[in-house]
Amino acid sequence: MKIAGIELRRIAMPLVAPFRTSFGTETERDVLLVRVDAGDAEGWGECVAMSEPLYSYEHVDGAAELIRRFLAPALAAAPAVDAYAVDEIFQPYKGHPMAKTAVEMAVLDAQLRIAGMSFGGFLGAVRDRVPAGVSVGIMDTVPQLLAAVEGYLAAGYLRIKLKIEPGWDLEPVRAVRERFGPDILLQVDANTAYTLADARHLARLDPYDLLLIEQPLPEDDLRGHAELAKVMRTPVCLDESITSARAAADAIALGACSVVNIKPGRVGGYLEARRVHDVCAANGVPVWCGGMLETGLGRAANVALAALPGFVLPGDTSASDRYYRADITAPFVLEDGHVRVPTAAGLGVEIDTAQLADRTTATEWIPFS
Ligand code: OSB
Ligand code: MG
Repeated sequence: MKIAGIELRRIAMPLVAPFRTSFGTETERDVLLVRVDAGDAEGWGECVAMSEPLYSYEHVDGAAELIRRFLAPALAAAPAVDAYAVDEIFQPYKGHPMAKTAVEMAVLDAQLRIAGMSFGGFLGAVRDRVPAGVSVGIMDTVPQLLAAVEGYLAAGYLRIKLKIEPGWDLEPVRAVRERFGPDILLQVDANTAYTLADARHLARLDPYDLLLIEQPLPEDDLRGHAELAKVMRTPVCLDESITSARAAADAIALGACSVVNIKPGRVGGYLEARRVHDVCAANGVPVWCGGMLETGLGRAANVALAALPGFVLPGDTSASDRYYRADITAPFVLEDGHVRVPTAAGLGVEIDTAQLADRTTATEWIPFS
């Protein structure tokens, strides 16, 4: 496939409600989109970096700069590319998995549209719909949290994930368990807010029968997670720490996790995400698909990935209206607590050009010759 150039497009997507985590509060998603022009087809990619480097070291301006200055010129110099070639071409540039993923995703979309194959078909999806969980932010009060969880359960979400931090952990978990009973699937996500010194405290979550605790300790503290896993009955799941298939293999070997959250943007692409899935499957480690408040574009790709056989837990693959009043694609909706895997070629979703134009704050065309 020969690429004529790529467009960087910045869009501003107001969230339906503020989303608070242990690292900050998001009210509007600042998204960098990548469009590759491959002549016979175009392809779209979504960069999941956030405006500030609070979840990981990447941020939107930095991702745009990396693409503009290094990734696009490297691609322009290649005679022909597909998604596999893209990964090889980007390999010498250290880090920046989210920037790389956005370009890889756009190239893969274009390539699959030309081939008439869906993302799910390409990745190895074995389901036509995937169970949807929902990630519930930190609230000011417990009654507010209970009202939010009640709404999501009424909508049909099959699993609730509570964001936690020191001072907002035992109490909200206890309240949600008491109010909604032992049968709801419940888990928590700390986004690195604790240290190993909190191990005894975190073990007090054990009586609440959580599916898992996600990333309690810092990204580089694999040994700490392994120690924590010895004193907690609740399974430890890693998000931030899993930066590649090799990192997943290491974490599993060290006993640092017994569940893995897979986010393509965090591991450098959909091809690497599939390798993480494969490594986990080979080790009998269940995985689920994380989310980064994606638009319909990133959501389409994530839902396809979540349809692979090792994704045995509901993901943060919520319906579009959990995030946005109006998305830039046709909305993903909940059917029986599930989200349908697109089957049309490429991402299998079309851009709503009027919505996209409305939300656009900047565009930049990078010609390849
Ligand atoms: O840690 O999983 C996370 C959102 C932004 C950054 C990090 C995380 C999240 C979420 C929301 O939990 C997942 C989603 O619904 O997209
Ligand atoms: Mg997380």
